[in-house]
Amino acid sequence: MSDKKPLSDVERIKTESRQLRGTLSDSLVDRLTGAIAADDTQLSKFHGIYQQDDRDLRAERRKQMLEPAFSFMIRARIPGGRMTPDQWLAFDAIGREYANDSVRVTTRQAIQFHGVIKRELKTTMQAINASLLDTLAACGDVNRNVMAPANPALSPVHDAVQAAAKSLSDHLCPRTGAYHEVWLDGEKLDVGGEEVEPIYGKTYLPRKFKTGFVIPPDNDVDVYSQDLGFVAVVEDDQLAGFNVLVGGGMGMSHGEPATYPRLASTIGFCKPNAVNAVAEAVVTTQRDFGDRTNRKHARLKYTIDTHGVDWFRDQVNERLPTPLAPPRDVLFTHTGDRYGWHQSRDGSWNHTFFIENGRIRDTEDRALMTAFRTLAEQGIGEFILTPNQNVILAGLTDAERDAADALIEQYKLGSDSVSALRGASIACVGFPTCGLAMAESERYMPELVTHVDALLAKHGIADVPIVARMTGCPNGCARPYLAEIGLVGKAPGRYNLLLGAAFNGERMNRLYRENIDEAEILATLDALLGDFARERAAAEHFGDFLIRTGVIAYVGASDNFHVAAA
Ligand code: SRM
Ligand code: SF4
Repeated sequence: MSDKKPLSDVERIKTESRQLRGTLSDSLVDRLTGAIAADDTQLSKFHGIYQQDDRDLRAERRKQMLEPAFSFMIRARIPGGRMTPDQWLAFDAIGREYANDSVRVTTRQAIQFHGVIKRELKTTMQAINASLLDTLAACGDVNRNVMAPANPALSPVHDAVQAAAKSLSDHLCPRTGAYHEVWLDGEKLDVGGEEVEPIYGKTYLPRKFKTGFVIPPDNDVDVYSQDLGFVAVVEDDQLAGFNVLVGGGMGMSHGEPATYPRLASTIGFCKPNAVNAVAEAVVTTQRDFGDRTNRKHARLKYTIDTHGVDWFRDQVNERLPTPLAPPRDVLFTHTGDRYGWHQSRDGSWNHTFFIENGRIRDTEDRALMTAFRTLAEQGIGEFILTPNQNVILAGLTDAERDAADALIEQYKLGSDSVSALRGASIACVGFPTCGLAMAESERYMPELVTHVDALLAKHGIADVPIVARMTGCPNGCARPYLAEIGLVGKAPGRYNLLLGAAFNGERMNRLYRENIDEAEILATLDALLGDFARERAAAEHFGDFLIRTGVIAYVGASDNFHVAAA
């Protein structure tokens, strides 16, 4: 008997899928259910689509012997988060017509639609395609949406880095014709095993793969959390090249110490024109050596920890015409967005809008979706989605700025009243759509921030920015392990509290209190924030203070993430 472990079932589904076709076309026309076939739920992810059901309605539907209230989440692929005003208008219309009257900016600079029902899936996909954006590879075991620095005001090399991100996104995009066939009524190819995926091969990657570009000193894309990171090195206002980082990742499971978040390791430096080749070398190494037997051990971070960073660098270098050079020194100062108006180096203006947890919809208090539609109708500038779930309107002339200002005033879009904590907080989607949520996240974080703001005011430190992030489960979609205050859902109303990450995204936090409710969270933070207010060194950040005073033991790389905090 062979002692070789069997491949995970998703490997079978990919192998049999005829390059991601599966039976998706049949599933879509099956009127007996609002769901798609089980195997197709895995394949649809590669097309940017997740089958979900409304978890608020689950128990009631079960009682009534009805199938769950199935609907679909669709995630677009928007490299660097850049959209034209016309694309914004198209997405706004899709959100109102086919989704749940909202659009959701994600932590990877994309947009998600929730609540699309099966019979409208194809029309929705066609509407997205008509906007000249698509959803191919927004999810699935492939390279996902490539992230790039959002704030155009800060660097002379912003456009060059955005261009590199777009080029890499195209380079790593699957070549299958399945997307056109299934969603766009494209010509059916005879794929009797003939269609070639030049980079991925027949079974794609062992697991999802994420790439981000960043320009120091801003670390807005949280480059240490990416499977593959490119850190721009700028010399004499020119892009000299990139430090190459590999093996970052946030996902873990409660109670399974073999799973852990990990910071990416720096393996070298490459010239700007080598980016696509380097990425291909990293991706194909992961394709060939990643663990295809256990999806909880399949991310690049585990491949690297299994074989070692030096081994991995050697593998990458063997696949390159020129090996990586030694990395250059870089310095990061923060991970957040800068709200309000800023002038770019070319003289144009950009405005960063605070969007609480990325959700754009009209409510009784605020017509946020209408406001952004009205801004887009001006046809000015471009929209940039940020990794902190916010939106920037960029590239405006002085006159356009005045026009935008009038709308900002009319719709109360300014962020003056947003507290320092709220402005530096993000939360994942969680309930009711996420099938993996254990606790509320997007729907609860605003309320918790209000309570923590009251504590900060009480201690006289309301203006000190603290990075706070919440997720409804340990998968880490809001990168909570890189937050100074991280809250990770355990059960309804209960969270793990993690503390001590760096303000600039270079050090993870660690578990401080497990499975606590709101009262315990606030009592714990009250005491620590009080100490911070009294004993803080000049300009010291909360995470650094907790490390300096020994409340949290220093966490370096992943190998000691699960070691007790203090
Ligand atoms: Fe995520 C799964 C939402 C960014 C790690 N993520 C999910 C799913 C699709 C749940 C599922 O598998 O059924 C969530 C859909 C919820 C919903 O109803 O919309 C979901 N992830 C999100 C988004 C929308 C969170 C947000 O509030 O913005 C983000 C979409 C980004 C995008 O546009 O592509 C999102 N997810 C992330 C990030 C952050 C990042 O990439 O910078 C992470 C941590 C980084 C990483 O990948 O290590 C992340 N998501 C996960 C994981 C854990 C992966 C792992 O290695 O263990 C899962 C679960 C899985 O893959 O099995 C997951
Ligand atoms: Fe869902 Fe968990 Fe991701 Fe939140 S962190 S969106 S609960 S998978």
